[in-house]
Amino acid sequence: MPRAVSLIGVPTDIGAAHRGASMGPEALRVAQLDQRLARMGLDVCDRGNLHGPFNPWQPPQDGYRHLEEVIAWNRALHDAVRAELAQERLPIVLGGDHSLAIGSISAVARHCRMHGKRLRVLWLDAHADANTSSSTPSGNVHGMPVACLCGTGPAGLVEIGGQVPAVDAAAFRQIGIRSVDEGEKRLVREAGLVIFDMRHIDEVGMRRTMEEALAGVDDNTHLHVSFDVDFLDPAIAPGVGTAVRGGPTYRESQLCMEMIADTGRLGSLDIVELNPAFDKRNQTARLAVDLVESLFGKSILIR
Ligand SMILES: [Mn+2]
Repeated sequence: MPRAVSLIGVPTDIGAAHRGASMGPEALRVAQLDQRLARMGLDVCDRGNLHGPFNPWQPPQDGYRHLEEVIAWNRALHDAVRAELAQERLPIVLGGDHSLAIGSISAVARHCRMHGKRLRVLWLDAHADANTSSSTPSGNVHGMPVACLCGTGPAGLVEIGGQVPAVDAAAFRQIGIRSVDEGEKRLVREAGLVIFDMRHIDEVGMRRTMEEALAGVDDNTHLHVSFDVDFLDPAIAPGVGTAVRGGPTYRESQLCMEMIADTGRLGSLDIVELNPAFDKRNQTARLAVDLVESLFGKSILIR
């Protein structure tokens, strides 16, 4: 696992249902993400923010809201993530809404192809984010990144990574899911996505869930974590635009992160959908930073 990490701020809510995720990067900086990681001995470089089009807040056209703007942001992010990976630095994307996973993960997948690495994507989220323009109730692209990465979506998004599909659906493990739209249920079944929903976590616990999600990870695996902050129960993480009750508790979330850290294979990270407009005194940003520390190996005792 690289000990050098780069923070990439992507201040946009271009694909979201509510305004405000554009303030996420600053909230994470205010919560001292960079200092906290540096204190753990990591070489941290904050690359500042990417730039892109403003959010025009228009209704959907042909099933998508703000498609051209979403493409512009994701192209910029793809190039930025690729550049960090090429320098053997671990990119941490400070979102921004979850549509940004298209640019981020397509760059990671391209890097893995070039270096013969096997990609595993851990998608921590309340939602499956696997809608298409025909199944989406809203046209918001933050509900579509998994479908786009698996090759279903507009050309301007599915082709960003230089290969279609950018990622084999079999690379995904979705964890914490508790809200799937009606048409989307059929899509995730057809795509063969492996989903550990909240019922699964209720029944077998977070420990066994993570053992299952991480099964098969080996020395040649690049682990990408796409951490949608709405994965967390809204009682502990109110600062999101699309909260769904019944998510993982504080301890379950910590265990999830710690078990990922134990693999030593973390290669890239998105932190998305943090929405300070819904937060209370930045508590959700501070919780996200606590969890990211665990993801990078902070533990209660020497293990
Ligand atoms: Mn999401």
